[in-house]
Amino acid sequence: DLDEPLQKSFRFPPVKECFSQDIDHILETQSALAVDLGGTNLRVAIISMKGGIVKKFCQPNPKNYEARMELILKMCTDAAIQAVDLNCRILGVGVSTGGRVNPQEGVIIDSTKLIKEWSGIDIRTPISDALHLPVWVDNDGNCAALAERKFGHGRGVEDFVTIITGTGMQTAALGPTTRHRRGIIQHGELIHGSTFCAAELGHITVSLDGPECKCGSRGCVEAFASGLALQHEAKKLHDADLLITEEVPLKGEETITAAHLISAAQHGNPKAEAVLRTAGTALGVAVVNILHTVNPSLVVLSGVLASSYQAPVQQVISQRALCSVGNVKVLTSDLQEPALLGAASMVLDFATRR
Ligand code: ADP
Ligand code: BMX
Ligand code: MG
Ligand code: CA
Ligand code: ZN
Repeated sequence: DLDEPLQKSFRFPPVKECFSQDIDHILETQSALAVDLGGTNLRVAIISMKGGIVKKFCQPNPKNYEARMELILKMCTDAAIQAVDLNCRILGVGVSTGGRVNPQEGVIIDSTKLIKEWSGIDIRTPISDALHLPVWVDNDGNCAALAERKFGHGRGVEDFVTIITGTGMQTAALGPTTRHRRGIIQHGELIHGSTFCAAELGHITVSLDGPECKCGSRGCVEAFASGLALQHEAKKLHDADLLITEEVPLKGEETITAAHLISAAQHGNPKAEAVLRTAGTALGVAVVNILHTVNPSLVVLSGVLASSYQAPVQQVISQRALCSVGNVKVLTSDLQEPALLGAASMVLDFATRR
């Protein structure tokens, strides 16, 4: 990362010289710890004021509450120690997590089966007790939207929707202060909803009898187009001996993932192509539903599958959306880790508020 040499070489100048021209350097050392808990991974990073990822750690997200909490605290403590060596002053901890989150309380209210034993969890208190730092918490999709607003395509855009594809689908919407929209979207800020369940767009139903979803329903867009859904389809093709070829090899004990499916489709495997086409169409239909509900000016796709989905989403919009929303911009995010960056932004924005 560009920030790293700067962090290492920086030393505070004598006090009398420490004014305007150095203020940028001083701000550079101010950083946040960011935590991102997803259906597969647990990431912790040190993130600088300008959105540089100074250092990142990644572990599989443990399957039960005790092991998960223990690992979060250990990774945060280790990262805080490393931050001292890297000359980063940690201002607080931002936590991005799957599930319905009450940000005022720092509590995960409920979770789908994607993250087990993760309902009714106060995550703020243990982290803040262990690190003696203030802690902010929000849903991972909401964090990603905050990152787009601060560092990505959402800069200066009043109302937009983000959709990240990881194991599940993380989504959020931001919007302007438009009076006639009050109650849906307010103040260019995240919509949290009356019970913190707004913008769970992964659970928009796109088929009355589609595949089962981790939330307990069926036919949700997440059940068609998420990393886990594609992995499931990839495994089915593999079991029928229809996935692995010379062009799409399986190395040793490697598990089958969405990546094999994408690679097979790229090499002209018609079954894999069909799965991806259905997934892209499902996502497109969900996006059209969102356009007809909140009418954003921009949709940002991100995550490992974003580039595969951009074209099918555009196509479904052109086929199915009402004229007035047909020209919406659909972009692929250029941020590396939107959820982590957004988690950090909750800390950095608060610390530098005026
Ligand atoms: P989470 O936040 O849900 O833990 P990540 O954003 O770390 O997830 O992404 C992990 C998911 O993405 C897994 O479902 C994995 O199978 C899938 N995945 C990882 N690498 C790739 C890839 N190169 N192409 C497609 N899918 C991938
Ligand atoms: C699920 C749901 C969302 C989350 C999304 C993305 C839980 C635990 N998760 O739809 O709140 O935003 O997964 O999660 O209820 P990821 O694993 O793809 O990061
Ligand atoms: Mg994630
Ligand atoms: Ca969300
Ligand atoms: Zn669902």
